[in-house]
Amino acid sequence: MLFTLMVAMGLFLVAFSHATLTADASVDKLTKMSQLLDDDVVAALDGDGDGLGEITGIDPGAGMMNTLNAFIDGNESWSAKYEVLDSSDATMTVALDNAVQNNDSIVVTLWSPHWAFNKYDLTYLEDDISLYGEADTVVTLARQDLDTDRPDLYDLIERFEWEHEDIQQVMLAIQEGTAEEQAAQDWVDDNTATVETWIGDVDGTGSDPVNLGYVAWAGEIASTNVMKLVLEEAGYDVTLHLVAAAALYEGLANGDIDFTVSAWLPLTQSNYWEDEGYKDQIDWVNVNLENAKVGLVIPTYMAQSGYFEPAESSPGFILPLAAVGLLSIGLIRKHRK
Ligand code: PBE
Repeated sequence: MLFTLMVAMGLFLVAFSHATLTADASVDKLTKMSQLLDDDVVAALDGDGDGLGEITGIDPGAGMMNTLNAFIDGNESWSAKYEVLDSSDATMTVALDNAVQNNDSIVVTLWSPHWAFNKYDLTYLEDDISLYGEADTVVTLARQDLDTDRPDLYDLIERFEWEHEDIQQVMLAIQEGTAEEQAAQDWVDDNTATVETWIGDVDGTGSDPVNLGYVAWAGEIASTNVMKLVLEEAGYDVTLHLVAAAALYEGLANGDIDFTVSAWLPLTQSNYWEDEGYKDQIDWVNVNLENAKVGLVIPTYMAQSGYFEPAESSPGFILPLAAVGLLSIGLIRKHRK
């Protein structure tokens, strides 16, 4: 009798602990980066069925991609569970849009300012793995010697700085279908006083064309188109150079590009600035936007409690429970006799 009772208790404990462990293995609310390692989260993010979860990235030259790839390659626990997909700002946002339409799971590399935060309900995963760190700034960089051989131009670009709501207005208009140049023109028309303070008494009429470099990220398209119009208003001819990030730094270093308003420093593009040594070959002009941020971002519905259900309870959990049930019934009957 006592023996049967002990066996029953033992089985019950096995079943109970198994059930508890199974439930604990799943994330209740996905809020921080470290939780991406949970197996249920990995499975939900494994769109191509190869056993690895996917993080939808952008162009491989972006600083934030460099940081993410280095982190995953350098951490076996992550490389065993995740792959980073290369794409572009434009392609990543199409993937994000598709996921949101279908309530699907997705993790993207995203940053602020970006129009996607106005269009979708999105959440930054808390950076509890020290992936990206603190807020960054957007910086104007020039080729060395621009300050001495084109001082007027240099003075003008050194005065350029604006706020999130400014860049956001231009970005959103472009995203909603306004042509890039028109969206920039509308902002310039709405902000003539600001533009005048940047231009001052600079007159570039008749001087050499200005080579302005940028990368095809939404905010950089917006800021560069505004800068182009401002320079034209000051009398300059402007040639835009749409290039990959690596070519932007190289062009500034070798003088093919006069300046850019598209650098994210000191953090995001430290792979170029510090690691590749461009800080010794390029002139840091001015911070043109404060409080820029990069991160891993999910649609907010993925952060709701219970979004990640544990995999269906295994038979290993049902069987002991059934055994306990049967035994208990047996015990009760025996007792009553
Ligand atoms: N970004 C957008 C860039 C800078 C601007 C954050 C994707 C990057 O280098 O990561």
